[in-house]
Amino acid sequence: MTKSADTHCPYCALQCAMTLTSPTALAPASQPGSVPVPGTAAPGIPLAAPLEVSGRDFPTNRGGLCRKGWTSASLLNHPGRITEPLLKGADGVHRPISWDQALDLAVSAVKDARARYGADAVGVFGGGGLTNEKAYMLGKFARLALGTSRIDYNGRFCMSSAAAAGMRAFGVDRGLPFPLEALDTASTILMLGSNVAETMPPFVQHLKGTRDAGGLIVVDPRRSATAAFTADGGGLHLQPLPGTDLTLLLGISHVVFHENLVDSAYLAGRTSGYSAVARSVNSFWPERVQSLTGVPAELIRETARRLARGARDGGSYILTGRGVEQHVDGTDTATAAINLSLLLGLPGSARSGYGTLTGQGNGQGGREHGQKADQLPGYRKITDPAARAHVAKVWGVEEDLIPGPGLPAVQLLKSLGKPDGVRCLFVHASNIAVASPDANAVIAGLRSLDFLMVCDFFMSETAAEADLILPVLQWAEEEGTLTNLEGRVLRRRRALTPPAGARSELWIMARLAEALDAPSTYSEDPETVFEELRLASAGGLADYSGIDYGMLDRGEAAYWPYPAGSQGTPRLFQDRFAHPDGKAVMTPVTPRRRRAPAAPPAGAGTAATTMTLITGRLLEHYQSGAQTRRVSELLAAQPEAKVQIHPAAAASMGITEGALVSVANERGEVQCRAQLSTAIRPETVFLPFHFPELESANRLTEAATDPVSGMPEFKFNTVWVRPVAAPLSTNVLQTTEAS
Ligand SMILES: Nc1nc2c(c(=O)[nH]1)N[C@H]1C(S)=C(S)[C@@H](COP(=O)(O)OP(=O)(O)OC[C@H]3O[C@@H](n4cnc5c(=O)[nH]c(N)nc54)[C@H](O)[C@@H]3O)O[C@H]1N2
Ligand SMILES: Nc1nc2c(c(=O)[nH]1)N[C@H]1C(S)=C(S)[C@@H](COP(=O)(O)OP(=O)(O)OC[C@H]3O[C@@H](n4cnc5c(=O)[nH]c(N)nc54)[C@H](O)[C@@H]3O)O[C@H]1N2
Ligand SMILES: [Mo]
Repeated sequence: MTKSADTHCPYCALQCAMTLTSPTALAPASQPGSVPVPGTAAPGIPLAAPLEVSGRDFPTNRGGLCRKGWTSASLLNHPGRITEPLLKGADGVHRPISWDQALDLAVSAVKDARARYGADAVGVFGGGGLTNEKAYMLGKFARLALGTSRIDYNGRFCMSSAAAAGMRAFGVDRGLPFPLEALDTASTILMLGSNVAETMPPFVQHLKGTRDAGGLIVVDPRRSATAAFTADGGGLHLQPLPGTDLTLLLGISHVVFHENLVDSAYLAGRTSGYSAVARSVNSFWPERVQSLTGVPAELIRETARRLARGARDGGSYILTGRGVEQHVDGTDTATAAINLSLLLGLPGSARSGYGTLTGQGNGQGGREHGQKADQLPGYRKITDPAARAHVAKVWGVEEDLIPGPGLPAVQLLKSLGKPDGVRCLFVHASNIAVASPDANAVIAGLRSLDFLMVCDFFMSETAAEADLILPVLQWAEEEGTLTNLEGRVLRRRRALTPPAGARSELWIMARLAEALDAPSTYSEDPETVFEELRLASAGGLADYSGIDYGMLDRGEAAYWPYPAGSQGTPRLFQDRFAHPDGKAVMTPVTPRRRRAPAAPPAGAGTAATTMTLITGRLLEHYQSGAQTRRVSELLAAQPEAKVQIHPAAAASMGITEGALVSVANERGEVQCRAQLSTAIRPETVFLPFHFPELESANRLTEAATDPVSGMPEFKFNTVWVRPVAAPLSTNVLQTTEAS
């Protein structure tokens, strides 16, 4: 009998709606409200055939899926799936052990680290792919059951700069403060550092109308697929030097002032701090900005004019992505984009707006409910006495049992194995060995730990370093909720029974908390946890108290804030911003001087050329690639990292198409093949970060951070590029494990 479950894609924050159909293996309990307890793992029903995936009509994806979504189900019965707890022996080989043994080991490791070094020697690293229920529980588990302040997550590498800028300006951080469909009718859309044509392909439907009318403007040092998409309609592609977006935005703002395009009534009524911002852009006239960014002055003027014109007719939107945010000045750059949008009166207006495009599946919800170092559920600050009192009451504990703020991700990773640092680490839903800046140093840190436990369903490069690996559930095997890039809460539904040896992370946390005699309660049932999350978030910025599984199962749209008794909030800021006076705060920002590029070390052999490295994504792979490198179709399409390099630059170095190239700096070296392309600026090279080992871009990135957000510098690093004679190694995973 064929049965089906309506759910959403496992990957990015667009959370495309999909239906999973299985002839044989559907769990009986995907009816609304009834949630089986995966922790008790009934004998697994083997999948006779992979689940079938079909796109489902939904306002964001309108039935569309990308190649990753279409092939996602092939991972459910992948032969490389981990289905038993694995312990690493003295010989470095992982061998199966029982769940009782595994949990005992984890508990002793925690107790040992605590006894020897104190509670903060235990650390937790979470992920923006976790459901709201798991992210919430992870924050509670870390603080109450482990008693540690040391919890942070991979969203620090993703949304932290945009979040900090949004908080500062608007008093709240919801990536898109409007439904995605609002973009459909816009006259002008300015997209800075976002390549949605590859990172959220079904999103492009919402840009098409604006593109066709010539209103799409993309800012990217590469002619990305999204930048190329502007061309047909007469849109603009601005191609700045990497890392100069802040200057560029000040230049556009300068034109807005100079040509009297500001919305004065809006500024007077809805913002504060305007005059300081006006002064701060004074010296950024277009010709000067051209010389600093490489963007022609005329394009700077034209961008300002189109935005202002759009604001008067169909609507103008400014959107930012990781390209402008993943920098040591990412918060200030996002702030400059927000300031520009405020000058034009966009945020909160009926047809215009500002937004940032959240990345991970639950990148929005995952940054609201307490897995951030300084945060309590409901987007509350852990340092706020009222927030602590509220959450302590929901948890039924004394306030002083809740530790203070911990360390942001990069600092947490730098502390691994250090005498006063984290000695015992739990990783949930991140492949830090590949995805973190200065990855060589992170791997060394992982190896210096007393104990590393990783929850995953695949042998990721991080799991491979672990003493203990706990096998967990994949998306189609679990119930829960995620919050998409619009701030809309969605239901993830179970479509099949998990393998017998896998357990839910809620079950794992509940068992560990019990063994650690933790205060409060730790349910393994997602709906029960969501009910608790509702209470914990009530009254906070991200208030979910009016949302329940029943309404989500009926398909009702639930945009937070959704206080009990309200109707939710599809569009924020219509009447007021979230600061006490209701106004948006404009903060002047100016570029800081960047470090001069280091020259290649003397004696580096064949002359290497100093270039700027930017990193990012390919359509076929997701993040560290732990999942998509195991999908044969995706791996066949993109089997290895290639360094994108301009033909002129390549010619001057004697590099030809497909030639082996070394990209190195003081932190490490990547060796991979060259892909010659005029889409990239001649002084710049591009590497995707989806590949491990010798192809791992993060061997080169610097763990310097933004002073406000803690975001590392992923998209502006100095490298030395040269051709190499012979390859060093092959990627073991790619040759052995693809399904
Ligand atoms: N296929 C795929 N899709 C994904 C993901 C994935 O891994 N693979 N990950 C998801 C996640 S978590 C995220 S965060 C999003 C990210 O989505 P995007 O932000 O679209 O992704 P990136 O490729 O990291 O960066 C976007 C663009 O920034 C440009 N860029 C680099 N440096 C600069 C700069 O200094 N200035 C400007 N203006 N642009 C610059 C790059 O050339 C790139 O084209 O994608 C989500 N969707
Ligand atoms: N150079 C460079 N580096 C970057 C970026 C960049 O643009 N350039 N982008 C950064 C960004 S935006 C992000 S978001 C990060 C992401 O990078 P990572 O944090 O590494 O993200 P993933 O590769 O999605 O890793 C998720 C891991 O958890 C597993 N997993 C998936 N779902 C679950 C679950 O529910 N529970 C558990 N326990 N495990 C699960 C997967 O199998 C995988 O091994 O990378 C960052 N690193
Ligand atoms: Mo991300």
